[in-house]
Amino acid sequence: MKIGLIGLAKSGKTTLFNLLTGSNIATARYDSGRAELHTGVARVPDPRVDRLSALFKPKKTTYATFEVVDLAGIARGERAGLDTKEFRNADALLHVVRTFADEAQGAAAPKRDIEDLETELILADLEVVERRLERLEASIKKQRKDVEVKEQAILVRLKGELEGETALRAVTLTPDEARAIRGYTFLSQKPILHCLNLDEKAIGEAAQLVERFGLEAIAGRPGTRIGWVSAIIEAEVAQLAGEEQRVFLADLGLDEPAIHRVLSDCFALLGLVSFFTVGEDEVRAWPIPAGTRAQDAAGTVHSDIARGFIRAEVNRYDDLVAVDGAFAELRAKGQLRLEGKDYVVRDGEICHFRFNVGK
Ligand SMILES: Nc1nc2c(ncn2[C@@H]2O[C@H](COP(=O)(O)OP(=O)(O)OP(=O)(O)O)[C@@H](O)[C@H]2O)c(=O)[nH]1
Ligand SMILES: [Mg+2]
Repeated sequence: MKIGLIGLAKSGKTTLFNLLTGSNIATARYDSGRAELHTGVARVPDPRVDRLSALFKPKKTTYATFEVVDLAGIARGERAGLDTKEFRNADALLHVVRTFADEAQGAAAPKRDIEDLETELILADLEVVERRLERLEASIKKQRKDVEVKEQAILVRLKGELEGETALRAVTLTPDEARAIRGYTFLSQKPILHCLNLDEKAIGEAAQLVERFGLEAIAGRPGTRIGWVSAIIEAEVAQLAGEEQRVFLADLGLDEPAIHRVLSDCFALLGLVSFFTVGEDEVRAWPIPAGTRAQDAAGTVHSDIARGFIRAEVNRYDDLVAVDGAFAELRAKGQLRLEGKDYVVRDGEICHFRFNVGK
């Protein structure tokens, strides 16, 4: 699963990309004139993994990850940059909104920037719909095919919504309709996290951001979240460790780095949850889309395990921690369940798959 960083030029995308992925790409106050693309992997901090790792003392501890792409900034009113496959392929968008004042760019206006970006996403989708509708019309005139007539009906409806400035995120589709338009990878349909990149001095007011910038209506939209970070301060936090970091965070009034929350928000935005596997060799979090069946979850560990799937031994994280990782005790308490291939794995469950490798 992949998240795409999007936003106006100089909003702090690359600074945030570095924080999310632990990279060290140069950031610049002034435009280098080069459009660069960076890709990386973000690790999702998870106190449950830390706890399990402390219990099982494995050789290796592995956190859930997702991919991140950082692209050049989108200029106001300039949609061309949106038409790249990196944006189109992203499963969700992380919109970095400049909320710090900058001499070169003036006062921050997060609400305006969010609305402007939404408009660009909507207009980009409208262009795609209009182009496709022209072709469909010509094709149907030549020869009437039912699938094309159906697709035309859906697109006409979407066109109306987009013209009314409604993002496709907010349009309810039947499963059939959703399937029919999946190939278009519409931008305004992707879940979006508007991440306000705050001035250091504003961290104390972070809890009232929505009210302060008048973002109530935006926050209530489907598939939309509002978050915040002060990227420049987080870069300093990331340089510190242990007690030094704790003291620095406490001075800012934070219990943990703000980037942790951004990472978990992105993970949730992508519709992902984690199940865990535990053992002497490895304690590991496995990201799966919410609603994944046990057999498919097994397949993320190894395709052979999915193929030879017999049963999943499943238990809850809280129950396992309560008995200090003693599975025998869980079994005695009846807290170790055996589930079949269609069982829907829930966030935080510990799974052990029984399988038969066969020939
Ligand atoms: N004051 C302040 N400056 C920031 C913050 N985040 C980033 N900057 C500065 O803003 C400038 C641009 O940051 P980048 O991360 O390169 O921004 P970008 O969005 O990737 O820029 P482009 O890729 O050129 O569009 C740099 O000088 C950063 O140091 C912040 O939270 N506060
Ligand atoms: Mg950049």
